[in-house]
Amino acid sequence: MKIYFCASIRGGRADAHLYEHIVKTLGKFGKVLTEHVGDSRLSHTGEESGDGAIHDRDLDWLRQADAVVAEVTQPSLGVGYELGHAYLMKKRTLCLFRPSSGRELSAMIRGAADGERMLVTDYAGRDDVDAILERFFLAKPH
Ligand code: 6K6
Repeated sequence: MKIYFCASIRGGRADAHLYEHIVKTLGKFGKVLTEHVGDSRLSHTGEESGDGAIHDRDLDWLRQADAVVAEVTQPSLGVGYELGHAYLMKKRTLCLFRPSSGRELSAMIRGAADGERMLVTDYAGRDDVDAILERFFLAKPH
């Protein structure tokens, strides 16, 4: 199982420790193609390679992925872009959102959820991650 994890980088790294926890937990279910997104030492300036190379490599990984998981609480143009591609590629996708942030999730993400291929799950924080991911990965695909 190849998993593509999306989370904010230039959109802001305030939740980086949570991303790190999600990536570690995702490792129980498959190979995380985008492990660097969960590296809490990655600054918002990120890696050194050029933006074009990052874009092309990430879309290539997205094409290879069997499932997509995104932490969408911190708004990020890159994550929205990846989720749009994942939707059009018909990838099984789980978006995790924390209402306690006081934010409201974009209608273009919440509104894309169909309860089958594309799921949006509201959660409280890191203690919920394990059970939510277990439910997503152990559920029979539709
Ligand atoms: C440059 C500046 C910050 O990070 C970089 C280079 N690093 C990246 N490496 C890999 N994937 C990236 C990078 N920047 C963005 N992405 C992809 O976009 C990731 O897969 C994230 O899910 C998403 C984050 O988008 P922004 O708009 O928050 O950066």
